[in-house]
Amino acid sequence: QPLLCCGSNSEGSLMPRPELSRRAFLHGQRYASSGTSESVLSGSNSNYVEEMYCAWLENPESVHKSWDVFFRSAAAGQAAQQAGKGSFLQSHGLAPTPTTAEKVVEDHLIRGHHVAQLDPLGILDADLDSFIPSDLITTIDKLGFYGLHESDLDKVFQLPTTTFIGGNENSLSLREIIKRLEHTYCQHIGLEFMFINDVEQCQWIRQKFETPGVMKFSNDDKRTLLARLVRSMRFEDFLARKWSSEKRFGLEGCEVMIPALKTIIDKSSEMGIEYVIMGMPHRGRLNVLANVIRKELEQIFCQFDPKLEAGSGDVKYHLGMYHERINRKTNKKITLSLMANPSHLEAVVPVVQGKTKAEQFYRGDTAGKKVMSILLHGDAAFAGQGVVYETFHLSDLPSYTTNGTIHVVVNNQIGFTTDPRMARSSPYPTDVARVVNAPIFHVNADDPEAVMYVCSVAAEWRNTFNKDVVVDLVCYRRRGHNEMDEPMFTQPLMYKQIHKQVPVLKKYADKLIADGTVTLQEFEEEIAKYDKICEEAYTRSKDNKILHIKHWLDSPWPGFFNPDGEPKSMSCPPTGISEELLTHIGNVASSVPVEDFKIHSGLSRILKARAEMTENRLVDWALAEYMAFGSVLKEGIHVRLSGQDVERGTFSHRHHVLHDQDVDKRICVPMNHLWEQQAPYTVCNSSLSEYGVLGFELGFAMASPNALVCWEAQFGDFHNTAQCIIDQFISSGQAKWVRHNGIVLLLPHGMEGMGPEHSSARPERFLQMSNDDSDAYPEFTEHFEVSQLYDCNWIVILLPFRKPLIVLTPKSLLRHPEAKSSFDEMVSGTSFQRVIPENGPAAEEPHEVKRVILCTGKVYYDLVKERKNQDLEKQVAITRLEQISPFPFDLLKEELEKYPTADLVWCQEEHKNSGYYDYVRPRFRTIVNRTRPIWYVGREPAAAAATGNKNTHLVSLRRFLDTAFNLEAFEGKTF
Ligand SMILES: Cc1ncc(C[n+]2csc(CCOP(=O)(O)OP(=O)(O)O)c2C)c(N)n1
Ligand SMILES: *[C@@H]1O[C@H](CO)[C@@H](O)[C@H](O)[C@H]1NC(C)=O
Ligand SMILES: [Mg+2]
Repeated sequence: QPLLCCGSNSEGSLMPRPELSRRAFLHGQRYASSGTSESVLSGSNSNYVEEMYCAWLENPESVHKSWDVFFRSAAAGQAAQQAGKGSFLQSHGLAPTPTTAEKVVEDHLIRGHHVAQLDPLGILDADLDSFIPSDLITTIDKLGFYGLHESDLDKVFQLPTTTFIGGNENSLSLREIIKRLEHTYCQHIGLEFMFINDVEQCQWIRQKFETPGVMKFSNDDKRTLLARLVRSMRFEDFLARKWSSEKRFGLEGCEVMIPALKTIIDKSSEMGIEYVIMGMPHRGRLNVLANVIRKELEQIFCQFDPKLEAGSGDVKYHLGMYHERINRKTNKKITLSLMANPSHLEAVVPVVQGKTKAEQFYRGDTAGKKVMSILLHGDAAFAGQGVVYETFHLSDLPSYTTNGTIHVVVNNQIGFTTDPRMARSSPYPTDVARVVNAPIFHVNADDPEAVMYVCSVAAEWRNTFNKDVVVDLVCYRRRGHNEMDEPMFTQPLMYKQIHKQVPVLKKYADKLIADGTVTLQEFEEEIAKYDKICEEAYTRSKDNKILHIKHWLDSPWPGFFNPDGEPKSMSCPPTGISEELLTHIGNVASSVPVEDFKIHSGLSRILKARAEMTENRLVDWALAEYMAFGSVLKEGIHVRLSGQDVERGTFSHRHHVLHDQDVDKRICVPMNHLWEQQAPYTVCNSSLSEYGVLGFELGFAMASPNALVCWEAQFGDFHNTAQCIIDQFISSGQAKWVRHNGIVLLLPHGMEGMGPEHSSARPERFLQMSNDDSDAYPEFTEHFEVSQLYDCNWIVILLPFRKPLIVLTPKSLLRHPEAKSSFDEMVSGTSFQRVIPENGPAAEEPHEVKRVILCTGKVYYDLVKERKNQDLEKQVAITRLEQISPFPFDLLKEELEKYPTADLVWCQEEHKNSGYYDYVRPRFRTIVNRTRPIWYVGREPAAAAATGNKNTHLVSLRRFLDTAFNLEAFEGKTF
């Protein structure tokens, strides 16, 4: 029903302003607040709205559709505020009226950052848009837009209670209001936070920035800041002088990053943080090592010595570092760690988060008050790499949160040679952080005090709300991408400006000298002092004795290795456990250990089946996993299993978390009810990410050797979206960074006619990256099987060292009646069998055997069944490889020699160009010294990993089983 009497309010001329964009108009009309005390502000716009309203009342189709929708929803009593047309309605009694001052304030809050002077070069807009929002009164001439006149500037307005710009004042002149708002929101700091849904958090930020005088620095603070800038700048200068033709990815143009990080660390230490874990890319990394972590300079300088490269296997700006020291500002102990990282930008981001979570977990720091992470990003990589987004989505999940991370973006407005206008579609490089409601503080990196203030607020934010926050250092890159690169090829105008740019150190020193905070002499002494420190360290760096890779570890495992970094022993303790323990774990696995807990009837059946298996001393995969985890927990080793839907298990076989059917969120994890004294078991469904989550778990596994950290893929196929973590960290991490890691990858694998993407975990790719030599027959030493594991790059628990383990796990075998093991294979004295030899009739008369089929995994069950059908149990032996890499040369040699007259067949269900064939063939050939062929039986090569057609699947299975048992199949053929 109409709520407005048309025309009753229209004074002055009706001036529709079709030349205004709709957006501008809509903003404009929000100021039209006739009927309030500030009638001075009721300009022509409100008349225009009224006119629209009248027109709409007469004929809704005569106005633009958006107005139609708007008036209709307004008439229906909806909150008009959201529609952006609040004032008009408010003035007509539909919603509360914001005052003029409130409007002016609000528009600065929301859009002030668009006009803030963030770019030190003054050429690009940080948000890639030169548009100035029409409602921001940034210049006097904009006043007219609101129907205001210059004379109105001195009228005094009541301030809204939500703002802090008044200090102790309740009202200010419009001139002063605008001045203070511009000071807070439109100068060297651009604040983006009004998208945060929590009013308390928004008000907190407003108070930190709006309160008059908050940004005052003491002389001491200014001098510290200057000294830190001196170090940052002179460090780069020193490297440039000594190694003018070396790449170092210098920080020039963003020297302020060093004092920025130090401010964050000082402030966090003051608030109780004891351990800071950092991840960062190439830019300024050596400087961070030198001036933030405070790695001894000689250790850094000797990295430029070509002799060391061989030792570390990686370039100097990738190595990790760990350092305990006393924070000068707070006099408290602080540990700083910078994680080793590959070239792959942002790949280290989830790894840092995982390691941080683990350090918090093992310290019982459940609120993140002692351990925190700081992540540095380049502008191009932060916007472009999806793993950043994946990691943000872990930030608020209970088993993955680190209770807030401080992100610092070195936003030099370029990525290698690419202009940000071609490198991202979002206004800012930081927009990805908005998905988690993190406040984003953009700041002009040429204003060191503004940067320090922002960093200190960011640290307080993290401590107060335990949520992520982003500091965007808008800066420039003085040189090319690296020191050898010519930037003028591609960014001529930008670099013309950069060449004119006065370095921030000089600008800031001049300022402090001018205002008397320091003298020129003091400044020059500070420089001379640091240069001398560098020179002395340079001399010490020539001493070869300090060249040792053990100085470059990001998390030492104290007590785990000998002082020389080698494992304490090379033998492996037996892994069997007592019958009693097996039975106990089996019983807990088949029970609901809390009272009044109603589980699903289907689950009751599963638990009953487990009880029967335990009773019969025969366990399937799921129960065996239970026993493995349980027995490790008993020994005080934390077990963590993470991945998509791992709590129940993709194939509904695991059920480690029971859900009460009547009470929301009431759960029970029987694995945590095994013993009074046991290590905790963490099992957690992850977000739907592989790259982010696998990186996270890898980081978690870095914190302690005494943990079993497993990541399970939903199907093995999906691990390839995390390929970068596998290639760059898991496969090669130890070789590059002397970092052991015991992560376990569980990858469901098997050709079951489920289509190209639910079949293969691509074992061939893991095998191809395995570093054992196919052509060299190894020397069998004592503890051969353990030392072989030590020498290889991956394979686990209970070993005197740590290696990643890749396990291809079953799908249909989870329920295959034959795929069960007896307790006898797990009790005390037993251990893992790398090879399971033939042990049926064929083994009894080996000279009668015509063929040995070697295989691994699920195909075994197809082969055994077929052998029985064809009544070939005496003629054909079937031997299984349980460990494929490193290759069990010793056991297989025995097995092959046992059947000297048989032909040798490798059988796999995978296609010929996948699976294991290419890996095992040359190794078998090495065992038999190339005297016997190894025939292939399996599916032919294919581009897709598997077929989705059930019939095709079965036909090809039939075909290769026929070949496998056709004892004439290879007669007369050449190998
Ligand atoms: C995942 C990945 N892709 C490509 C590269 C090659 N690369 C190295 S540095 C760089 C530009 C990075 O730009 P930015 O993130 O803005 O950092 P800046 O060098 O400007 O500090 C690129 C594309 C890489 N290292 N990692
Ligand atoms: C830290 O994260 C945990 C896990 O989500 C949460 O329970 C806790 O409340 C958080 N602490 C703070 C102070 O936010
Ligand atoms: Mg950049």
